[in-house]
Amino acid sequence: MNLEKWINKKDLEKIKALNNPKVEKVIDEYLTLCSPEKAVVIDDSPEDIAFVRQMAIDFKEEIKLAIDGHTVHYDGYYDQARDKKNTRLLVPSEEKEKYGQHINTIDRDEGLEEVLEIMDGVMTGKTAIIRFFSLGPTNSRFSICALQITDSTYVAHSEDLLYRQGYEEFKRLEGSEDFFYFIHSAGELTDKHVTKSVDKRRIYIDLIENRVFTVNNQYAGNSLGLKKLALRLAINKAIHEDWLTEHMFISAIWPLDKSRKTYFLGAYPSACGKTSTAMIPGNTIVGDDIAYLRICDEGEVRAVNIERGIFGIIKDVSPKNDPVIYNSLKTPRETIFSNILISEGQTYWLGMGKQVAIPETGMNWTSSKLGEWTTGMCCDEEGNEFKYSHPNARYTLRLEELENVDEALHDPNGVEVSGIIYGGRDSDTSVPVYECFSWEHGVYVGASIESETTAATLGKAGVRKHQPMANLDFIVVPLGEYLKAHLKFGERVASEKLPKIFSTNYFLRDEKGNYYDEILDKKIWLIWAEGRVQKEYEAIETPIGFIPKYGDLAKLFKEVFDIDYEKTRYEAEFSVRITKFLEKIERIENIFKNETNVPNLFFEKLEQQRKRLVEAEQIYGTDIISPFLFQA
Ligand code: SPV
Ligand code: MN
Repeated sequence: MNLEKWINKKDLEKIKALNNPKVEKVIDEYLTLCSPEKAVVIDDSPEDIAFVRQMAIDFKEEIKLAIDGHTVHYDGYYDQARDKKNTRLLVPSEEKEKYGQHINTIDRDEGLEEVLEIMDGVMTGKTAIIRFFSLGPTNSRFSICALQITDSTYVAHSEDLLYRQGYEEFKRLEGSEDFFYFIHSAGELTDKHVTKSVDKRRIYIDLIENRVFTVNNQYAGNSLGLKKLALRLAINKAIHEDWLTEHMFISAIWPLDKSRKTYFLGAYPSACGKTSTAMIPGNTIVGDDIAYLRICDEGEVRAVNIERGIFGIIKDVSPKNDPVIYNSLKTPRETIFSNILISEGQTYWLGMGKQVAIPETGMNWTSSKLGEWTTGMCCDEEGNEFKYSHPNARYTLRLEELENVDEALHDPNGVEVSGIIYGGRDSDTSVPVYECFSWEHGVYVGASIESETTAATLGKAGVRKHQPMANLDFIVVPLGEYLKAHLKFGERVASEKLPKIFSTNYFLRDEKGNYYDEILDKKIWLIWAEGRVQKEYEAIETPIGFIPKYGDLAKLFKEVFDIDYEKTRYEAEFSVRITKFLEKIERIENIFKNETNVPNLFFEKLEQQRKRLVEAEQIYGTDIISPFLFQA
């Protein structure tokens, strides 16, 4: 081992102090492969962390803005979202079949050879940054240690905002090999500091070694080891250890009188209102993206946020729609903006509200390729004028700094989960909110989430996609096994402690294509769900599940927004659309019947759902059944 070649004496001491042969081996192996000019080792000290922050500016991956602590980072023009095509699971060739149609795999030997070749010498002339993090609160049985090696100062800085420091956690490992590791390189950069060779972008996940290689990218969903790459490794680890890793927020919902709070998890595909649901004014937030769930001593479900920050979509964050985030984005604090418009140090994004005039020129997500942006600039691949800010532009900040952070953010025991919400993006089928009949029915409902595609992944927007548990992009075990794990998990929870499961849909539209809901109406659906958990509301039984009574919603709309929730709107929103639901069931059935080892119980739940719908149609003699009919 020859770590002195890259690492100075003081930093080398930091590695030695961990007393972990595998850590040393990994660092040696990948510095040798990637060949940086030097490497720095960052521990949990404020000086080291400040050093990374400064590096991001010195290396020009971030630029300072007018407000103190604010910086902007740009990802390359072709690197504005997760790259699904080039994100692959490395699988031994004999196992390929079992992964089904939804998991993007590559033969392990072939994939390793390819990615290691791309990474050979990829850090030449650069500085490698070695960092240690904890996925989850420190000193917690939930958490996993993670080692990151990257040549991107932006990646290292973002991870500092988003994850808990873990250098001391690595000491607590006492030499154990039980940690994840991530090797990242942004690859050669252009003079605008973005990745040059996007054609050689690869993100390869290796479950056998609990490691991920990611190269020639900067966008956080592709580059940050701890975000969606660790999510994949953790899904696999959890399934083998009988707990769950989910793409879920954790939020405490408070009723109007603030007499209590109830913790909910929520799974929503990208750009379906997940962060804004977690951020509803009046509630408090533990996390907005990824949760680890375990069954604890009293037979209850508890969850931790594996992150400590938010990498949120900035589009539509306005004083009206997202007041909490909007205010925090206008306040001096450490914040990284990405892929928005900058002019004279000020920040501009899509949907920030009418109170701001957008400048005619500036620097934005197209500038690394096309220079200064100006109004009317043409064109993207489809011939559309460039938007001044990318629809998937983001902000990165620490949760602790928000006024609505929940006090349990860092609790090593997590929070007790009483409700789980599954949300999709569906313009014509489901109602705004309903409660499932049981945990098993909830697993069926979660597995049937569908969403129209959005700008958060590369490719065409607006196509309806199946998104089981909003987790499909990250599931690295066969889908059947994943469902089985969910069902089994529910069986092990004490029956009186089983979380109630809800479905939400904020995107239902009328015949003219207008949304029924205002953006903040979700607050009402959530308060209702919280009330159901606390046995406050009666509900109406329908073939799809329990829906709210008109009177309860009308009262809530009045109290919260001082508006009259019309009976006609309730009827339009909460009618059960039989044919639409039956069509959806068929789509879901077709998907799962082509997967291996899907539990029978799942198909039973699907069949029961179909039967209830068909029977209701016969009873009521209509295809669209008004909620008032069920009530009668
Ligand atoms: C998501 O798309 O689900 C995100 C952002 O949370 S990303 O980092 O791209 O995954
Ligand atoms: Mn996410």
